[in-house]
Amino acid sequence: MTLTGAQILVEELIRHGTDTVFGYPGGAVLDIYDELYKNAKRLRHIIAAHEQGAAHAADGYARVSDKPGVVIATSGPGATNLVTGIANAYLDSVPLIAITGNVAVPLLGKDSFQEVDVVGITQLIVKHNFIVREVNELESVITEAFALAMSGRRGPVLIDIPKSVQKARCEYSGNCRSFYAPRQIKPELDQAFEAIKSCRRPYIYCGGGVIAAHAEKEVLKLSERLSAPIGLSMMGLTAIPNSYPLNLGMCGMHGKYASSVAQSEADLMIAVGVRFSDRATGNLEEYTKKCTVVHIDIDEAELGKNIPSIIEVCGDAKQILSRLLDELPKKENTEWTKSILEWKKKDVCDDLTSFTPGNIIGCVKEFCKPDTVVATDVGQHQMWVMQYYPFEKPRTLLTSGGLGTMGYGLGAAIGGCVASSGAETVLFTGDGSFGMNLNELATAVSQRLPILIILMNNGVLGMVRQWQDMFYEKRYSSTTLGRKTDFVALAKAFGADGCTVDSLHALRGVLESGIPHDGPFLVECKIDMDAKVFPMIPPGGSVKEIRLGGEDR
Ligand SMILES: Cc1ncc(C[n+]2csc(CCOP(=O)(O)OP(=O)(O)O)c2C)c(N)n1
Repeated sequence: MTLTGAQILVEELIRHGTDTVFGYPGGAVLDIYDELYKNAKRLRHIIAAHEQGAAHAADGYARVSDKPGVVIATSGPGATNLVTGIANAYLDSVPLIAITGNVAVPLLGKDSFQEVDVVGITQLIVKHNFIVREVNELESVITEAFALAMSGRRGPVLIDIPKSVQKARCEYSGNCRSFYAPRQIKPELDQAFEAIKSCRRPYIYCGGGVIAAHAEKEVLKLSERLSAPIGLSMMGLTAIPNSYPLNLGMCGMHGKYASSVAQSEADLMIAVGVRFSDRATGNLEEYTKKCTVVHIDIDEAELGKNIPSIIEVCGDAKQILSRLLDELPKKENTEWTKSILEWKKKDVCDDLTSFTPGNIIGCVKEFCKPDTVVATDVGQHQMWVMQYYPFEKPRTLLTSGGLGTMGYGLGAAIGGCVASSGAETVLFTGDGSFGMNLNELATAVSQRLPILIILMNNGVLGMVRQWQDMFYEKRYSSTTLGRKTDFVALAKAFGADGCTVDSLHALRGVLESGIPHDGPFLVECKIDMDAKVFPMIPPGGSVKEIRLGGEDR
């Protein structure tokens, strides 16, 4: 069967299980959009307000659905608008297929209208990228792209398709197979067994790699077998139910007290699918001073990269943990678990009545189901969600972990909402972050997505201000926004609805009356500009310097 490049693209996306794509049209993708129009019943296209929003939506869709997200943009500015979204997916190991149009092959490299070398620009933020110069390469390139995005450590892959290739015709097989064969790794486990058998204070540290590998149950079993507490990185936060007694929550700079203290007192850390970001480790020497580290990761390059891992185990986390579980005897560490439960008490908040960020999050949670998808932007509100939202199920948190992208949240919430078949979705955002990409309200309205937006409005760029407060002697350079934006009126202007609240009672009242099921609803919560995120371990510091707020400030 002979098809055009644009037709091949649509057929291949469907063949690889894609049901929804996010994007924005333009001259260099007109042929693709023409095919999307003809195939609207087979492949849903959601037009975003901006290509960055489309990329974040595809990212959010991927995190919830466990399938690659697909985003389409035109050449030039369309392609460059994708860059932040691609980098965001790269740092968080999210499978993303970014498709860009480009000028016709004879015009490439001539500074043609809306031409950029997007393959060059994205080189360092993708797992792989392709420019397709011959239409007969397209089918196999798309097949490889899907295989690459999902295999090993997941990530974004870009396919640049010049306009002439979209128009050209060739034979289409519809059954192309990937040549990509991930390297077979035989994990060495002997040393890990020995270390685990002889330890007395084990600590399991798990990250996003646990969720990608579907190894959540194995981590829980390992914890039960060893009586080992579990600390989580931000990307791993939903791997273990919050209600599990040995779940200590997030560790690191703004992690829970118990999680960071237990890590520092452990004699063995079993780290699974984590990359030891500086925000998680702080002072590297102090971090591993007392413990042996067994580092399990699918990406060989991560082993020994950030900390000199003592015992490196490369491979699939689920398989490795299953093998460990086959042989490890049950261990009781009564003294250790007793201390853990004592430390955990320090993380409990007594004041449950004031209009604080923690109580706002707790109140919203009362109206959410265990599988409600929660997205965040970046800043203090993000850290408060990590600390106070009791996640129970994997794939329910959409947050920008590695890149820390303000403006990620609304796009991601749109993608997450679509992936969960339009189920109610919550976005926690800050006034700075929301201001960056709030144009995506238009998308959420036109797609009738029930996204509850909790805007924590402190009138400042809170997280940066907190650093200025603590480390720059309160010189608040450019962090007091002084804007007069009426967020509720703005939501209404976009065709959504909203209201402002300044007490828990009022918030509860709004949530009880029910938010609309056919569109976004914004609740602006006016909070104190001096509210801080504690605990905090200062950058580059260790748990010895942990600040708990209140009188120790
Ligand atoms: C695109 C982008 N620009 C700048 C920053 C630096 N930054 C990190 S947090 C933050 C403040 C965020 O303010 P807001 O969204 O209002 O949230 P808050 O901290 O007040 O909760 C800034 C400016 C960033 N992370 N991303």
